[in-house]
Amino acid sequence: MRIAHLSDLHYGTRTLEEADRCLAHAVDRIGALGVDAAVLSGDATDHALALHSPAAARLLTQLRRLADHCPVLVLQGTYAHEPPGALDVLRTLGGRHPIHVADRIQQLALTQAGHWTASAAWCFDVLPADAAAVFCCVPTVNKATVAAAVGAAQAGAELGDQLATLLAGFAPSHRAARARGLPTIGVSHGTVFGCLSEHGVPTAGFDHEFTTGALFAAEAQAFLLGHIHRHQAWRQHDACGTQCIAYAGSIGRFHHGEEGDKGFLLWQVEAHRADCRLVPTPARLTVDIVFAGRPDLDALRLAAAREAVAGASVRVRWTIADEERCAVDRAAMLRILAGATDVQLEGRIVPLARARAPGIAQLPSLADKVQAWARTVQVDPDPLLACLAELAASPPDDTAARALALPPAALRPDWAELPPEALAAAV
Ligand SMILES: [Mn+2]
Repeated sequence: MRIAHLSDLHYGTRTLEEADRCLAHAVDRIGALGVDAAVLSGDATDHALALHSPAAARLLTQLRRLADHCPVLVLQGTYAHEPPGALDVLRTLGGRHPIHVADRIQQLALTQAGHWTASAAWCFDVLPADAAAVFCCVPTVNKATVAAAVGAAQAGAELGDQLATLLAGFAPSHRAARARGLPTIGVSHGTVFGCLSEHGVPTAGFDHEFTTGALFAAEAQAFLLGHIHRHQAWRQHDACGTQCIAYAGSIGRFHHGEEGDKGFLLWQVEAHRADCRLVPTPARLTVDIVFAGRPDLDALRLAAAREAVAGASVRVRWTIADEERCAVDRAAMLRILAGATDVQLEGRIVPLARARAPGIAQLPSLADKVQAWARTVQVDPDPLLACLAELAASPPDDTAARALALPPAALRPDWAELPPEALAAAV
């Protein structure tokens, strides 16, 4: 059985161009390659879409085209991206082949006639006689529901434990399917402990949904995952034959700094073996140019030539001190990068750091604090302490009158140059 596995389409206002160019290409390729089914493993949308938004219309158009090629299974993804009910409209979309929306834990049979049959409960009591393949679907678990049942502190770890129990519970039906020579396929959306993010960072923590061990323990030949936007796969050979778990990754490149190819997976799944390969989509090229200090325009020109920025999305980042912030010529940078599809300029300004006197806040009197400060900045504290004593002893009006009676230059040297009316305003 050949299955196309797409994930993380993230249709939204901002992402529409990238998502639609890549998905349109993928649907064309799937039509040309010929598959028995297509699986979308979550995050079809980036946020709640209004029905009149161009993103909604384009997504429905592409999924309808997909359903004209093969049966389609759509899994509920992250609720922040796909609010509950967002996928309901797909049930009415029609097409030459059926679209099934899996928004609860369930098993599915893809029948020999190419229809989806869903289990009434979380799994089949008896596999349908006309099944051509068996799918188990584990949509995103709402952590809030788990937290409500076991408490917020336990929710993270409990989620993993409960999912591991559930996955192991699918194993007997997968063994039965394998005995009948049927391919077995798991579909889910979540984070595998230790997987690599699209930025190349390993994820490690105790509140991730799965371990590879828990997924393999479901004894499905193939496990199709969504959520992480980087394609990656794990394989195991044992009594069940060859098992493979894989993230398809996102269909397009939605953020700067995402490594690797984007695309969809073409799976070959049989009763005792499974494998997949990435079919790339024309995801946008991104180029990152980073300066440790002030952006150097000559270096930027060289980098622009070397990285071939024409047609790419370019991000320039720099870090400068506060006093240099006016020395950055954004217009000149934009001129150098004129060939890019879009340019993101991100300057980080490091605020001036002033020496502080450690422990000063704990000192009991203001005089002690002045002395501690004077020691830190290495100045003579005596004139300041004299002023302080005078301030403490005199009424405020007298202090102000004495200050105003001083020649301006004694207050601040630059005031000596001011005309009298400006001086009055300054004082
Ligand atoms: Mn996603």
